[in-house]
Amino acid sequence: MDGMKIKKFYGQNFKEALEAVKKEFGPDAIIINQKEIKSSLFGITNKKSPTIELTAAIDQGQASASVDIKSTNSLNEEIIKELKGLKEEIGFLKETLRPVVPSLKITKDKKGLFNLLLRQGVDTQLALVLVERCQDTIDSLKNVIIQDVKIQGLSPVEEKGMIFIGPPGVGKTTTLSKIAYMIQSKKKPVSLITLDDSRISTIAHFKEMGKMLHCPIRSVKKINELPRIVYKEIGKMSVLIDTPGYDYKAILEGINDIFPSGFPLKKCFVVDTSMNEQSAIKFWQDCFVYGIDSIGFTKLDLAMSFGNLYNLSLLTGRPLSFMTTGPDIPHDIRIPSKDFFANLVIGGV
Ligand SMILES: Nc1nc2c(ncn2[C@@H]2O[C@H](COP(=O)(O)OP(=O)(O)OP(=O)(O)O)[C@@H](O)[C@H]2O)c(=O)[nH]1
Ligand SMILES: [Mg+2]
Repeated sequence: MDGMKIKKFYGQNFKEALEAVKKEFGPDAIIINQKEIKSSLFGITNKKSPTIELTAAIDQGQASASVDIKSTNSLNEEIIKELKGLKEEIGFLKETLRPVVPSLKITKDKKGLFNLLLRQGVDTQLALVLVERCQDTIDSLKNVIIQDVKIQGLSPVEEKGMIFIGPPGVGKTTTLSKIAYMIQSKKKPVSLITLDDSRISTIAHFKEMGKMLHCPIRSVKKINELPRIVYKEIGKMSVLIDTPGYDYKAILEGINDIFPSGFPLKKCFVVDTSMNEQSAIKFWQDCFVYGIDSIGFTKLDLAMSFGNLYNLSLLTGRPLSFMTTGPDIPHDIRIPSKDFFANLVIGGV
């Protein structure tokens, strides 16, 4: 409301009364009257009772303006303080999330696909690249995964043979037996060799396999006996070689030494899908320098999610030979199609 506002102010002295005026009316107030109060209303002078009375006037527009500016200023300060706090908090959150969400550029529609990949255990960086390459549908994501997968199957094994390399207990011996059955079922002869000569259980298992498949079995004690046997049989039958898990590095090194012109069989790196991915990567780093041709995944039946199939396929860059889905010989093995593989990775099988 505009117009003049007039009010009386009191103080022990002039200064005090003037301060009261300024406090309420601001610096633009006009003093229109000044009066000294000699005694209190009842004739008793109290030290504390006011002795100066100022009558001040202010143009109300000005008064409210000054009050408003003041309150607006303090409101702005509050907001700025709040915004600064929020900015710091967002900065902190971004920093914290950077290893998990390295780029927050994913569109809203693709966030669902991105989160799905992370839930399946696909590596964050790989998941980001996948969602960047696909449209925002699950089918499109599947197609991009299909583009990346290389499936080799067992044709090179049928032709020549394979050596199974991998850490202890991943399923090398069991898988070799399943593959021996698969190849024999196509009426192609196999020959089984084990370099794991120290364990009676392995030797017994091989003897059993030899009886069932009517195929030659051998236990090779010294790795330098291998070339003679391999060159004798290769071309006539599929040579499958089992190795002990504890000595995989020494065996790979030995093979490179005794086959200087190149090992004629395929070297397959066997990974237990249910094992910790970091351990699998460590084993891979130990092995790949010696030359590995393909990768085989075991124990899919024990794994909770299959994002690591994608991670390891991409990391190793090697084609896939097989997947095993249980301990049962010979049934629990399959050569997946690209479509089956992609479905596994996105958790949709
Ligand atoms: N659930 C399940 N068990 C499996 C699978 N493959 C192998 N196994 C089991 O895993 C255990 C180890 O298998 P092996 O074939 O002896 O493993 P390995 O790699 O030869 O082991 P080492 O010779 O000791 O290095 C056995 O109990 C197998 O029955 C699979 O696909 N699923
Ligand atoms: Mg074994």
